[in-house]
Amino acid sequence: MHTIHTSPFFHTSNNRTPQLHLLIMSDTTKPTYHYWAGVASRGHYLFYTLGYNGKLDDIIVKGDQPYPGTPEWASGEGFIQSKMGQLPVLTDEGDVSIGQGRAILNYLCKKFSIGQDLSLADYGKSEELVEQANDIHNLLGKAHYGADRTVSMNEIFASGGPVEKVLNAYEDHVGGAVAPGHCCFAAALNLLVRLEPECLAKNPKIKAFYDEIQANEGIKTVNERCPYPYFKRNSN
Ligand SMILES: N[C@@H](CCC(=O)N[C@@H](CS)C(=O)NCC(=O)O)C(=O)O
Repeated sequence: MHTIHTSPFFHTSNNRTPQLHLLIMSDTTKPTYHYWAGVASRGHYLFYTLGYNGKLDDIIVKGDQPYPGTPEWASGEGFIQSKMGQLPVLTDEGDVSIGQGRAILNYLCKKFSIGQDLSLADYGKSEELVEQANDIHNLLGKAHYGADRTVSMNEIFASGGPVEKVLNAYEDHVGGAVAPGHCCFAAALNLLVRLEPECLAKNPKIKAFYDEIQANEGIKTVNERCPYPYFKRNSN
């Protein structure tokens, strides 16, 4: 779709009839996020942050890349990869082409003015939550690719295990205004809940925080658009 922007500038040189200058801009000037569509995985942190802040449709998602492990992916042809041969990648006007999910999150938060007016203390809390979400992602990745996935997933969700440790550690630290870090942390919680639906039951404050985020319309849209869990609970 094209939007026609009229310029108030009329060209009058050489005594010619004034001409209305038209500048034609396209929706393709939106930033484009290159990542597999429909999968709740690394993109979830960005989507939760944009969704909660009503910016989900301010980017284009290009999600039809081949999957790693296929010859098409190995060829690297016909789609974009990061400098490290990975996804996600964000492309934007001005020759912007950046990899690293965290860099893309920061770039779009800056571009869309999300969380830019936080106090220094709240900024610190938000950053901590972003990193904690990343640690949860790495924990899930390690268990997912463990020698016996069922065993390693059982271990992380076990009583006294690493998931319980994180939830207990943050039980008193998810309050206040919802900053980008809160959105990323809620996205990580969503990945946990998809694997173990009752995993928040012993942490009432985190559960209440999670439910509040889930009630947001933008977050509901993200979940609808990403129905497939990347991480699996069992080996088969
Ligand atoms: N540090 C990078 C890691 C990106 C990453 O691991 N991407 C995975 C998919 S989630 C990938 O492209 N895997 C395919 C490959 O490495 O060949 C980030 O945070 O964006």
